[in-house]
Amino acid sequence: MTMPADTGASVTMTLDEVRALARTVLRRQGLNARHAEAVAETMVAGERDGCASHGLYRLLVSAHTIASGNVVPDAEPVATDTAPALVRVDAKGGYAQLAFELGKPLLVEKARRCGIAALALNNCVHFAALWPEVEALCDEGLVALAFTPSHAWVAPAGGTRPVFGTNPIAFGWPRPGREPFVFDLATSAVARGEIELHRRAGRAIPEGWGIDPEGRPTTDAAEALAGAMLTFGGHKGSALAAMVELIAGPLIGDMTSRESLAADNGAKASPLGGELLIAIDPAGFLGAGAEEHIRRAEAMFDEITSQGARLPSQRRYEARRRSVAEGVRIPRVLLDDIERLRK
Ligand code: NDP
Ligand code: PYC
Repeated sequence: MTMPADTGASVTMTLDEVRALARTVLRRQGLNARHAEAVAETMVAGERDGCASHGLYRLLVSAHTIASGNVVPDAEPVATDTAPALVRVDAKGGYAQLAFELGKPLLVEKARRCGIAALALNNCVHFAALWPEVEALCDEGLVALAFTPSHAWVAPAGGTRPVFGTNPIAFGWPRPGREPFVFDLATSAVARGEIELHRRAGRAIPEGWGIDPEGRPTTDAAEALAGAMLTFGGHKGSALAAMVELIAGPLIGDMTSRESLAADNGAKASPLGGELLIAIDPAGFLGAGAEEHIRRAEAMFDEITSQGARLPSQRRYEARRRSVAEGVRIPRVLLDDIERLRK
């Protein structure tokens, strides 16, 4: 495909153009068609929803990860029905997206049958945001949680050496007739991808995001990447990061962020490990009363928004509407770097 015309610092692309670019580049990087499609969709979703750190920028990351041999480009995930409310998908070293696609219908069916169910994705390479997955479960009328460790980049509160990954936690709540209430947050002060974007743009990072290799506070993105990132909310983010390590690591028989980084062996590829998803069917607790109780939550959302505060994901949904209508603006420098990958 041809790149869109140069119109200055950024280029406007339709979502179909973003999708075609991502698929073409991922295929060229070596992913088979099914993986390329599934991975491209999460990049399209990132650009569409104004989450640049998990959009097309990730083509640069996947180029490196695939070239380093740290992802199986044609992996066939395998699902195992381990218990009435549990399902496990072994991604066989491939990207997580296809493993989630395979596990999702089983998770939904089990949640509906048991009221609550969990899906463990094992042995997967993870570079993506978690909100697309919890949103997909909310679209089925379920309450959803998702967790994944990454690489040990983040120091515990009070420490200076990386132990935790950026370890996101995502939560979704279905809302009748509207987009679900979703938050998806790294337990670090910010996602690592955001610091990488600051480094690429030569921009300083705010204080509180990272420390340099000597453990001193820094506003230099490269120094923070070389040193350690910090948790959000001090000891509170640190505790939540530890929880993610435990429940999406040893609890599901998969790696901690320290183990993932050790397995990476200096390749600087995307994290390898597991993800835990939990789905709850409101009807499990509430039976026929589920609809009425779900509706009561709307009073809380109204109370938040009526005082001028915004709901998490509100920015994303607004960006989504804009992107669908007007396309998305992609930095020219990023497209140039993606183009360079093709040479
Ligand atoms: P942010 O800090 O930007 O946002 C975190 C959440 O808070 C979002 O749901 C956001 O909604 C919401 N939010 C932000 N500002 C406000 C506000 N003023 N009022 C109410 N809600 C608000 O994201 P992070 O940097 O923590 O994480 C970014 C992404 O990186 C996540 O999607 C995460 O999954 C991904 N990630 C993935 C990792 C992996 O290993 N796969 C590791 C780490 C991160 P909104 O989006 O609408 O702004
Ligand atoms: O931005 O921290 C991050 C990240 C890690 C893995 C995927 N995204």
